[in-house]
Amino acid sequence: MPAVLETGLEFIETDNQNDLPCVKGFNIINGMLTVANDEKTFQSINPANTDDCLGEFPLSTKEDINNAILAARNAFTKWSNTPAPTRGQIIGNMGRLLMDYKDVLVRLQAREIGKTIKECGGEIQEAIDTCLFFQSEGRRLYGQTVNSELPNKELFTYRRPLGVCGIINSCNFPSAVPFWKMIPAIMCGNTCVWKSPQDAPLLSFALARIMHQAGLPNGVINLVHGKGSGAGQYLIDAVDEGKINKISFTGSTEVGKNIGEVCGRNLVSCSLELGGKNPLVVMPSADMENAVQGAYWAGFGTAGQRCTSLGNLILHEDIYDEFMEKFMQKVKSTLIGDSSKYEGMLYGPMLSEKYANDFLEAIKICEIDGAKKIYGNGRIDSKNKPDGFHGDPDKGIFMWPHVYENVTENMNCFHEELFGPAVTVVKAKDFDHALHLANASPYGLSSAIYTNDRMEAYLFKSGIRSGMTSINNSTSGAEAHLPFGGVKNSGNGTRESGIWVIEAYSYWHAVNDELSGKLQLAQMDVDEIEMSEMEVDWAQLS
Ligand code: UN1
Repeated sequence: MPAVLETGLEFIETDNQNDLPCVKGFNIINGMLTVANDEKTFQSINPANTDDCLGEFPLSTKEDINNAILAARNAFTKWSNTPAPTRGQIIGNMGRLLMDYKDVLVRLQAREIGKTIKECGGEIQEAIDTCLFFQSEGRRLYGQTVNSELPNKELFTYRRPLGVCGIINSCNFPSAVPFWKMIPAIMCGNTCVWKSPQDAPLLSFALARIMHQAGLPNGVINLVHGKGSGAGQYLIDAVDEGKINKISFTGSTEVGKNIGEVCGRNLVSCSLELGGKNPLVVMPSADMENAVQGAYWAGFGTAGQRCTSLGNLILHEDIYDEFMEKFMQKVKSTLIGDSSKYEGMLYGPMLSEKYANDFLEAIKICEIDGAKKIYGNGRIDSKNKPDGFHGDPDKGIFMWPHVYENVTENMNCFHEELFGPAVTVVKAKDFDHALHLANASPYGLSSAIYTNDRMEAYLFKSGIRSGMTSINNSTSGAEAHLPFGGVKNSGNGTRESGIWVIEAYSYWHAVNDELSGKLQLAQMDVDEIEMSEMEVDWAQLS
């Protein structure tokens, strides 16, 4: 059956030079397509071709956000009383629809944020995997029966939903990450207000429509568009106003700390998945080709715009020169361009102009610190482009790959997340020094070691402070059923994915059912056990 996406969108006239449509986009509140109440809009632009406008979307006002929260609140009772297996069935339908529409969604995501077609395929698959995993979790969502210390009394635990969840995700993983959040949220019986990333509103709209097409009742997920400082902030303000029961946020550490403060003072649960300065250690016993491949992908795949991207490349001094020669060969031959036009591109444009500007500011830190730039030249344009660049650089927002050497622990660039195609290289004297360096940044999201020494691998995984560790693999590439998240400045200890995420979207409800017909007091009315008076002469045995 061919996949036909019923969008409900209207097309608008633009100067788009290509044949791609520009749409009038909507919020989805209580299942209804709505515009901002003051009718203001913002545009979504293709970062590989900034002449290509994907659409205009509501710049949601505080009133719009409040309407969305009210819709979620009103839908909560019915949804939370819907049997969990039924909720799971709807989630399963979502997964199957995502499979039907995968090609369309992959192209749409590539056009909206510039990630390569291959990576977009991987990401939509991660959203599908999440649906398939939680479809059957709807048939578990287990509680426990617990034995009472008193007779004729039963104890139980139940998982209960939290209420209305505010969902805020970033645009670098605009399909997998909101699914990581909302699928377990709704599986547990919560309802959501989803603030789409400013740079991926059309993809978010398509995903929310698919969720409704899958049988999701109106009001269970309400989509609002806008800026972080606008719609996102209004959603956080609603925590102070007592209207929200949970915030789940993926984004910068700075914003995450603010959200944590607001949630903390209101005793509202929050899941925070924040930045990383992920270390990758290479030891002399490693398979060099494999290590070069892993470090190169971790550093420059997705143009370095993953929270799990490689930050500090920590090389043992004995293999430093050999590794760097091989690594730089690859870096210098990097294929960069619009992957919907050219085959085999490693990475495409930056996610948007804002990400490009932030990245250019961030790499200034390396220069100020006196790190040695051995490759890279800022933004790519027609007069300044690497050999591997394909296409017209002036049309999009493309960056050179950057490599900085002689980075040391006392430099700011060792500690700061650069969020773009830049790797900082650090030399280690021995294993202990490498482990020390791997632990020395303020972040603790992902980490990796390449070694063929089992003891080193063991000592690394037990000595590193990070939420995720790869042994002989890159820092990125988490699977949909393992816990994802970090320690230190990378998050507040909550996890996404797998069964562990259920803790983040439900609370434990303990129930005791007294069948004795009388008031039995725990601890006080418990029968005392008398020990036998009989004495054993253990001395006989020796
Ligand atoms: C993110 O960068 O926000 O492990 C998420 C990975 C992906 C998810 C990254 N599966 O790199």
